[in-house]
Amino acid sequence: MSNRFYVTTPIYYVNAEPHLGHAYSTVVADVQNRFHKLIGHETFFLTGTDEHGDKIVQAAQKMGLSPKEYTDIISEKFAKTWPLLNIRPDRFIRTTDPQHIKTVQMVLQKVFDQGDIEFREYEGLYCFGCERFLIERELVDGKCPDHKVAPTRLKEKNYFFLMSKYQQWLIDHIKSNPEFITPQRYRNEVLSFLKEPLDDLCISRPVTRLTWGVPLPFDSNFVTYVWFDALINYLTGLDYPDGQNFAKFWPAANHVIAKDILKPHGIYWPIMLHAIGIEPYQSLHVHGYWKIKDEKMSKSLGNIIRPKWLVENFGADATRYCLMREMNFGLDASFSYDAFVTRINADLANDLGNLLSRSTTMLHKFRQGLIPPERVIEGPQDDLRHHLSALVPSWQKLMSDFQVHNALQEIWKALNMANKVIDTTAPWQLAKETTKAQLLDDVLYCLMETLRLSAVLVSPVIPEAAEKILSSMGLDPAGELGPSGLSWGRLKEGAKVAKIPPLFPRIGPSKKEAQGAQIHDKAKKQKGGKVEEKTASNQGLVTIEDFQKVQLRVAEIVSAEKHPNADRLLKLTVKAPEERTIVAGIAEHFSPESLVGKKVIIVANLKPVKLRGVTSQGMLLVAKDSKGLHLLEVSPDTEPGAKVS
Ligand code: ME8
Repeated sequence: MSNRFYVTTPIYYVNAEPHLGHAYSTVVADVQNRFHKLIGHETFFLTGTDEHGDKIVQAAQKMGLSPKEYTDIISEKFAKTWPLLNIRPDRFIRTTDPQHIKTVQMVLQKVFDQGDIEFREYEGLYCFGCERFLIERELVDGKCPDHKVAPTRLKEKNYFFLMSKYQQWLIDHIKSNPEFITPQRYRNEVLSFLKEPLDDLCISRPVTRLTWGVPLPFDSNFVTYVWFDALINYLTGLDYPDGQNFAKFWPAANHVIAKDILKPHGIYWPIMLHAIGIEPYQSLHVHGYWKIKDEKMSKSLGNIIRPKWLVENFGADATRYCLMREMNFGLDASFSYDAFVTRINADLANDLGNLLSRSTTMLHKFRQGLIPPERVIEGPQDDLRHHLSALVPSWQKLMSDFQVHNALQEIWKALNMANKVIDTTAPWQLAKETTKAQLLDDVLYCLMETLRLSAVLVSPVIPEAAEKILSSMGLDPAGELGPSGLSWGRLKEGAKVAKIPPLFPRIGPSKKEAQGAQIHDKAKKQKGGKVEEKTASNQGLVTIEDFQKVQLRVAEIVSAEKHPNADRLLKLTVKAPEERTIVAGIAEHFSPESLVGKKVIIVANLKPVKLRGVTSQGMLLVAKDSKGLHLLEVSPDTEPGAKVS
């Protein structure tokens, strides 16, 4: 990897205000930006707003404003939201910026001059939500799967970008660059799309129908907008073609998007770049959807959580932490207020917060708040020391691979190990025996150094808390948050450590109402969080009608992990065929790894239920005998989602 890193988010449409989905992509980019700075890379982080097109004109009309007045207002809302979450882009771009319009026109002229654009009549199915023509096989029940509206049949003369001639080049490029589109499942999706001949891309609208776009430099009767306009922001952001930033940061470009805009980014964009003679971007990182009750959170469905509301309820760091920890990058996740509260209390208030307060309290009690010398004596604290040193390279690999949720899990294993070191070495006992003074020194040193190093590792995700921890140890965060801060043993003997107020106060048991946000998470709380792995009624006979109420389906287990708050539970992500989470009480019988890839049978229409803070959307069927539990597996070629009858 080069030592330069350029990260972008999608530029968001200004037809609505920012929500949790936008916040997620932007936090992911900010975390990556901070991580790359931390490991010594030179970075550039771009976000912004997409301001042309029908949708924007319609939204402006609704508010009685001109498109320009309207875009100024909403764009500013996006720009002002990101600092609330401690997101620090280097540049906020707007597609209405004159510089951007000039760049788009320059690129258009170039591809037009070289014969990659053609004028012709086209009839097709147009989705106003996606702002592109869809093809039949993309429709579900005759409707756009994202906007749930039937597309409109349109026939008009337009300019087309001739993509098909670059199709083979793109296939070869994707095949020879495994990291070009990640995670793998999205790379496979693009490759499978490319098995069919590509349609050419309609890039214009007649000004008779739309004026709110970029005028085509070679025909003033037309404007371009949407993809040809929007994607080029990634170049304008670096002052393409002559800017220093372009020379410096291209092609180290890493685009973060959700799967809704995979096709434009995985297909149109590399082909556009290739056509204008620019090297393709380095990597496209594609994440899943935040959902509420099985529906994608989106402005068109109205089931929205606002970033401002999250920050008001949880604070910036805790919100960032939950966003990163609760979603496996690439898969869908469900938002629930309770799951965030459970996560904050368990990980931040308990594991991290308690470790810090217990360790500093003991340091003050037994060593006047001064860092003792590191003695390097055998014992649980020595295992901790080795564990932390080994953690750094694996953390770096996971973070580079956008596996932030796994990197956090690894850091938390270390914090829990440190909490156990306190329990097993019992420093308050060691303090009573003069012969144990050196061991006590070493235990206290290792605890404080674990906290220091963990603060550095976790700083891309919770920067405020990390800085507070480092400052409390008398360190300058600016100096520590760099490559040199990543090695064990930086705390010096005699350094004074200050006691600080709790970083993450516990959020009380009374469930706060989700005011200001429309949360449709009606899953009932189950007292005691017990898992029932058997059908509700096993007494007496059932009728066919009773049985038919239960929908059984084949599900493929795509990932499995231990439940964060319960030893007996596993949290499974299954495809059936849509993605959902199932919590199953089988941790004592199966390891998470052994389940991945298995095709099993689930009850698909069980009312969602929250089990120790995680919402389970279904039930896994198992057989039980004297030997234990057995999965009910089906033949591997059965399609996920197949009905079982
Ligand atoms: O598509 N879960 O803008 P957009 C996760 N202007 N992420 C979500 C999400 C959800 N429920 N909802 C939205 C556009 N997002 C174009 C992009 S880029 C050259 C042009 C995030 O406002 C996610 O990043 O519809 C998704 O890709 C993006 O918002 C779509 O934003």
